[in-house]
Amino acid sequence: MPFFKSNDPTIPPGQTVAKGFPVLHVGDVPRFDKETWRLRLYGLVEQPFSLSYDELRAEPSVEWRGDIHCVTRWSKKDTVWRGTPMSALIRRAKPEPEAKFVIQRAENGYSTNLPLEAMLGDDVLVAWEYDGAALEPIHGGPVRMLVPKLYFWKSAKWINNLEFVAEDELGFWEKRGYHNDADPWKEQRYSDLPSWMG
Ligand SMILES: Nc1nc2c(c(=O)[nH]1)N[C@H]1C(S)=C(S)[C@@H](COP(=O)(O)O)O[C@H]1N2
Ligand SMILES: [Mo]
Repeated sequence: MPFFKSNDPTIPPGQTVAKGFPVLHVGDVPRFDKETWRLRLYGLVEQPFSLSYDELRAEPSVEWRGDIHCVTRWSKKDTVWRGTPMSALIRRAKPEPEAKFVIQRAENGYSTNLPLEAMLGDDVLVAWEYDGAALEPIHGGPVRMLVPKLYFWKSAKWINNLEFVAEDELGFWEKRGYHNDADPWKEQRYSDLPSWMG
């Protein structure tokens, strides 16, 4: 039986609406050098490519408004982001038929994994603006992933490498016992304890 039930049906079970915008990450905020920064799409794709910050900013962009949910039980309502749809970048990279997963790799060593399918949704953005202003470094600026349907650890801050792979590869938190699918409406917070712990 769940021990806690939110009475707000607009946020997922077990979540509480946060005040402000919490900052959560492991490691340090990486330094951004606009001259050398690149976002790379590579691996099992026909057309690997990379974009400079200015090139990325010149890509067609969309705005997404909605709620985000962290596994540590805060949700933030009505957030507003701008970025390039990941689906457009994926179309340009042309994944090989064997490419089944995308690994988001961040500048500071963080990573997270998702099925290619999950990256194709209209709401998945390579985001560089929050609330009408350039994304702040503490929230992942210059550029972060936004996968708002899933718990927020699946949205890597400071992304620079997006690798297309055939076999799934657990990311930073997934290796440490977080659920691989991360759907907040199903409360997919943690996977079953590994056998060596049981
Ligand atoms: N590079 C990197 N990205 C990351 C993390 C991290 O530790 N490093 N933490 C994740 C988690 S658990 C959350 S809740 C969100 C927090 O984003 P915020 O600090 O903008 O609220 O970033 C995600 N992306
Ligand atoms: Mo989180």
